[in-house]
Amino acid sequence: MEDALLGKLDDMVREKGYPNRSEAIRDLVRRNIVDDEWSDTTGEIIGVLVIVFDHHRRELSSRLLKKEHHWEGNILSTLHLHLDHDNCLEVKVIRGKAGMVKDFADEMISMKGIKYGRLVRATAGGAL
Ligand code: NI
Repeated sequence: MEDALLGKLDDMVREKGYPNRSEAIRDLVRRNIVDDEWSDTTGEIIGVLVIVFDHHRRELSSRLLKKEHHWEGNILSTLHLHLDHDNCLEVKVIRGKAGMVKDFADEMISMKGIKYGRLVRATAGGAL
């Protein structure tokens, strides 16, 4: 692990009060596994996808749009904020089969030029 990342891990250990790095890493791994497991559930879910990107990045905006138009799930709503001269924040509320929503979010988040991306699952009972 590079020094910068290790430094951030140590900050996290301190701030959240973990007894040591191992416990923090265990927690992160567990959380990641839970994040992946929900995509196996059948039935429809609502997802909230947050992405931050530089709209100057060549053709990124149109690549994002194209992907949205071709997706078979439902994009219920999109909120677009121009954060500053370069950066845009988008929040998309999407509905579809759990696996589809996860795949769509993964494809959006992994696009070149996306600076930050996160998918949150929402149910009537709150976030899963
Ligand atoms: Ni914008």
